[in-house]
This record gives sequence, structure tokens and C-alpha cells, in this order.
Amino acid sequence: MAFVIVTTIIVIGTVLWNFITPWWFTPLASNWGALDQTIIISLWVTGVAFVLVSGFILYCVVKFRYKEGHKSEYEPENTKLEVILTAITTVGVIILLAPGLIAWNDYVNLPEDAMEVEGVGQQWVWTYRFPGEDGVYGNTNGRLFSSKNTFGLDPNDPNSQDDILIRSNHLHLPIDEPVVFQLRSKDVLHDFYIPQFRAKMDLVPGQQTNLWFTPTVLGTYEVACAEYCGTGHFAMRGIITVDTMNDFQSWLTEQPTFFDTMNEGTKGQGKQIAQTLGCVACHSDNGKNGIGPTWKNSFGSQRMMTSGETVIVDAEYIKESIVNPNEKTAQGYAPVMPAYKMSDDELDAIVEYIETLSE
Ligand SMILES: [Cu+2]
Repeated sequence: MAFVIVTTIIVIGTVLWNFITPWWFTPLASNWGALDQTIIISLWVTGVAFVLVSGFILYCVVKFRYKEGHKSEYEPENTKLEVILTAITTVGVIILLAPGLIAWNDYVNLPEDAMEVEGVGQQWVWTYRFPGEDGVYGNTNGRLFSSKNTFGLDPNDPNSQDDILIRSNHLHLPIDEPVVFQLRSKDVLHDFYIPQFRAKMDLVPGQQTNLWFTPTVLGTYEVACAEYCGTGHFAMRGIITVDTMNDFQSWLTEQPTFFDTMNEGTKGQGKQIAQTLGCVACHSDNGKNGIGPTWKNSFGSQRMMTSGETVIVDAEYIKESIVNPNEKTAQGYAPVMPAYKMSDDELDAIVEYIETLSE
């Protein structure tokens, strides 16, 4: 009897929980209401099946419990029952699958006149590229990646020059305009996910994947990486602000083109370089230690190494830590930082930036 009571409580509690849970969808801010409906239909179908199957088990436990003199009957075939059960299951599976297939068809068919943005993922930052005035993306090639050319754009391709580069994790989009994201990864698998837009797509190294949506509510939304991509996965976040068309246009005109970025000096650009290369995912500028030590007030301080030696955080140590990070590891941190190739000017710019963060 205890089994019947406990199971009944679990079944009723599970069903009730789905109605009163505080962890429901965040308010929808895109065109993808169909995806929510698909999930809700699935919840209803599986919920009804759950209640019916659980109810049947409880009924059997009570009805056929052990009694003196009761004997079970042997019935190996019951064609009528099999036909009914097969029919019900078939209808259930169709209701489960059909709405998803309809929504998926829209999801993978990209609108033709949509705005285009490229989303680039790397451990552990997001950056973006617009095709610029000519509307055509310049060619990219993994061999062309450098600390200066972080998008790997072909400098000899005339289409590259006007490409607009967003070298921070903060992207703006205009409201009510369909936008197609071309997604690519510079290193490992990532997943571009904005919960309020319900939009989600894997980034696969060596491939381009696509995703589209139409933002429908003004506001600021968080981009999260939804595919475990290494130690700093949790820090791989970004922001998308949905603006009016006017605000979006004025933001876009302030962003540099590829031509601009290739011709800008490095002096005073330490913060920009740190952002573009993703240093900021692990090294904060606000005193909070992350995967790596914070940069705030670090310049000139003493730091204990795992080897037991103490070093002064000066220009030489910082540069060595960037170029050859596993030479010395600070105590309390894992030796997970990849080595970065940078020009002397860029190293100086970063040291200078870290220095400005210290009192
Ligand atoms: Cu990631």
C-alpha cells in the first residue's frame, strides 16, 4: 500500500509542478513562437501518456494484489488490444513529431532578403562581422589568422576591405528585421544560443552553419555558449542589444572596417587587443579572479608560483606569460592558458593597459 501512496503523490506532484514551476520559458523576443508551441505540445503528449501509464500501473498493483486462492490466467495473444495500443502510440508519435518538423522546416530555410551577420566563436569570446557596403563578405582562411587579423580575412580580396568588424562581444541588431547568422569557429565546437530568441546553433570548426531569427522586442539579451568548449566555457558570453533601425545604423557606422583595423596603430590599443583575442574571458579588469588572475592592481604586485618561487608582475613577466604561459604558473591556477603570438608593439600595448589598471 505504501508503494501506491508514494507513487500517487509523485505522479500528482510531477503534474502539478509543471503548472506552478517558476522555471518556465523566458518571455519570447523573436519570431520563434513555433518552437515554444512544439515544446508545449510535447509536454502535453508525454504528460498524458505519463499519467495514463502510471495510473494503469497503480490500478494493476491494487486490483491484482496477492490474495489467497487467486490464480493468474495465461493469455499470450490479444490481437484487438495490440491493434488499439499500436494505433494510440502511432497517433501520439505523429502529434509529437509533426509540429517539430513544420517548425524545423522554417528554421533551416533561410529568408532570402535578410540582413547578414557572421558570428565567430573562439575559446572564449564571440566576435562578429558585417559584409559592409558591398554586401559581400571577404574571403577568410585559417592560415591568415594573426593577432592583428583576428578574423583571418584575405587582405588581397577587394571584398574584404569594407567588411565591418565587431571586435567585442557586444552586438547590436535592428528590431523586426530578419537576420541570418553565418557561424564559424576558430578552434573547437561551440554553440550560439540566445534563450529569449529560442535560437540555437552549433559552430563546427571547418564548416559554416546558419541560423536565422527576427528580433521582435527592444532590449538587451545574453548570448551564451551552449556547447561545452573547455575550461572557460561558462565565461563565453556576449550581449545582443535590439535597437530601432536608426539607433542600429548609427552604431554600425561607428564600427571599424577591416581596412581601418589593418591600418590602426597598436599604441593605446591594449584593451581592444585583449578583447579581440579573448584575454578578457579569463582575466577580469575588476578585481575578480577567474580562470586566470585578475589584471586589476596586478602590475607591480608579487605573485607566488606553483614552483614556490615569487615573481614581481612586471613587463617582462607579463610578456613571458603571454608568449610562453606554461613557463611559470601562478599558484591557485591551472596551466590552461594557450600561447599567443603577438608583435612586440602589441605586447607593449597590453602591458601598458594592465599598468593602467593598477593604482
Ligand atoms: Cu564555446
